[in-house]
Amino acid sequence: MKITSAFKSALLILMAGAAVVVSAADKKLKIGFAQTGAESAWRTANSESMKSEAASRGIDLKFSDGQGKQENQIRAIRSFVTQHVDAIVLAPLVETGWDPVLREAKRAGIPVIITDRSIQTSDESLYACFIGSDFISEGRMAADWLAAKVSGKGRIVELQGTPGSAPANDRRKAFGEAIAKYPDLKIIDSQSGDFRRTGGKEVMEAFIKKHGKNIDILYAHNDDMALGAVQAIEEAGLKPGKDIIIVSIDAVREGVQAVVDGKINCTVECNPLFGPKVYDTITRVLAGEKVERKSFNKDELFDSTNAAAVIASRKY
Ligand code: GYE
Repeated sequence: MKITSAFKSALLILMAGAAVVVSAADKKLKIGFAQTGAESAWRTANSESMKSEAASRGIDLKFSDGQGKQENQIRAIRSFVTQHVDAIVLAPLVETGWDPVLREAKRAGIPVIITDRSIQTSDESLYACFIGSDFISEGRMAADWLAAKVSGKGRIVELQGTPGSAPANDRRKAFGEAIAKYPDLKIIDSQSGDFRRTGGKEVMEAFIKKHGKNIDILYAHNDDMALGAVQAIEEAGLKPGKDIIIVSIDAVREGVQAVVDGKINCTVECNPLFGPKVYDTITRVLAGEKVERKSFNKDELFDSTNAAAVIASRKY
């Protein structure tokens, strides 16, 4: 009799244990993603990669489009905390101002993965890790390519990305430092086009109005702005890629196509497809594994020598 009841309780304990294991495995991961907005083709590809990869892994992704406003992203993170998500992914619009909301996530025990753009923080423990591209290296690659192309000589106008964002800050700084070696290669004007095609077009129109034929080169922090500028240059009766040499960043399909067409001279790649890497990393973070603090995607460069060969296989 005694043995039977002991056996019964052991069986019950075993069954309860199995139920816990089954429900843990069955439980869908709930992840909140605070995206910057939808400013560019790069961004669209990035959102798509995060969404499609979540769908194929059965992850419940709460996607929030920040519409280019930091306060929207902060609100999204707060709502992810109230929804008790398992992890939060943040693509921060700008570099500063995240500490208070990240502290709220930390207090709730929810790990935050920073993707795409880096942040400045006084407390590195506020996020688990960073996954994105090396914008310093991209700016340097653009400058080195340009210096060789124009033999270290020319007047440059620069279209900057969103003010205060890591890619605008780093691409501007690295490019500026790299061309400083060439006394005859100078930036004569620089304005933000907010990473948007319309912004690139409007600012380029203003540059042409102001500087007339004194512009030899355009350096754009992304392809969307470069493509907007191409339109402005054509409307002014000039030939993009010939009258004005254009170097840009992202290598989205339309940007690489413009290189094939001779309208953009060079575009440095910035790969937006990091959905798989982000979810792999989150799984490891949640399992308590140690992950790389900062991990960078590898980027290439496309110009007239290789663009035609890759255009058909571009994934974004
Ligand atoms: O280059 C630009 C986008 O943060 C790397 O943001 C990203 C940049 C990208 O709008 O097109």
